[in-house]
Amino acid sequence: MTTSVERFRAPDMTAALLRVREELGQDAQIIGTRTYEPTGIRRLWERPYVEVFAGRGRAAEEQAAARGAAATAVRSGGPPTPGGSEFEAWLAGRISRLEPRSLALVGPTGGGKTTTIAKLAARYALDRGERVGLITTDTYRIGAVHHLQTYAEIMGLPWRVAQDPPAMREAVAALAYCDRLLIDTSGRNFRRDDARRELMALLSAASPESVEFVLSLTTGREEMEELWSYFKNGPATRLLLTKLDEASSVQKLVMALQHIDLPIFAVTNGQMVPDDIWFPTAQQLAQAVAREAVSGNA
Ligand SMILES: Nc1nc2c(ncn2[C@@H]2O[C@H](COP(=O)(O)OP(=O)(O)OP(=O)(O)O)[C@@H](O)[C@H]2O)c(=O)[nH]1
Ligand SMILES: [Mg+2]
Repeated sequence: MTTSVERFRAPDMTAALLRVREELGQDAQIIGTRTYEPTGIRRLWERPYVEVFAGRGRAAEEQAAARGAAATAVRSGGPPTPGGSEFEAWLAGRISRLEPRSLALVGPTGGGKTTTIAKLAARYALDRGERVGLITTDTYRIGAVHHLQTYAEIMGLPWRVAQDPPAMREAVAALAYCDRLLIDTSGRNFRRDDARRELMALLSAASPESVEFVLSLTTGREEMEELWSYFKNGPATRLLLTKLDEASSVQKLVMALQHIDLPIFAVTNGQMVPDDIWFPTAQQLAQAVAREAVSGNA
């Protein structure tokens, strides 16, 4: 068999599919996708990317059959129409399943960062028996430290407050023995430069392996784009979408993925700790969108 399958690398699935279509035309057949995310210090010089393996027409189909994968036709370069297997392939390229040792949650006020930290802590500590340490930077509001502290004490987890970079370095060192480190940050008005600078300084002191951009699905499209504009040149590596239960439609989630160029890590769907968190697969997301379309809820 001729090697007819080519590799297309791009920052996201939409761009990769566009290139596939430009170069291979209407006959393009996708046989697989892969997502790469740099971890640790590599994030300083490497960007995440997706790879799409695709070929033209029958040759690609044969190669796909040899690999046991079903070839998927690419009909459009942008996010494919919800419902088909192309849509699922697109979603697959936008999901990150990595579970790094240290995670920081950042994002606008009230998005659900602290609640989500508690859900993640329960998942790692209670479900898996890991040693989980918590750090909060949130010293701006009365009660904010208490918020995280309450969860930490209920679960019996070590926790620290870090209001500046030296305190952050100290906290990270003190919790170095933990299997998992979860860092909560203050929701601020990130339209302000000083708020962004302070967050950056705290994050570089903490040097977490992943930085989750926490965004509520009750946010309107324009506001979502605006908020993202403050973070897109920053350290965020993944997207954590909250309040799916309050969103008008699952389409809000698809919209967020179209506008924010980060892979999704988790979705939260309620206020209950620890249950209301979801780590969806592409198939589950595609099914949720399809179900909603069928029930006329879209
Ligand atoms: N409906 C719904 N509410 C949620 C969800 N996650 C969090 N909340 C609620 O959203 C509100 C704000 O949550 P927090 O966890 O305090 O948000 P935060 O991002 O830490 O807020 P700041 O620290 O002020 O930036 C609380 O009332 C939570 O119960 C969710 O998935 N669904
Ligand atoms: Mg908070």
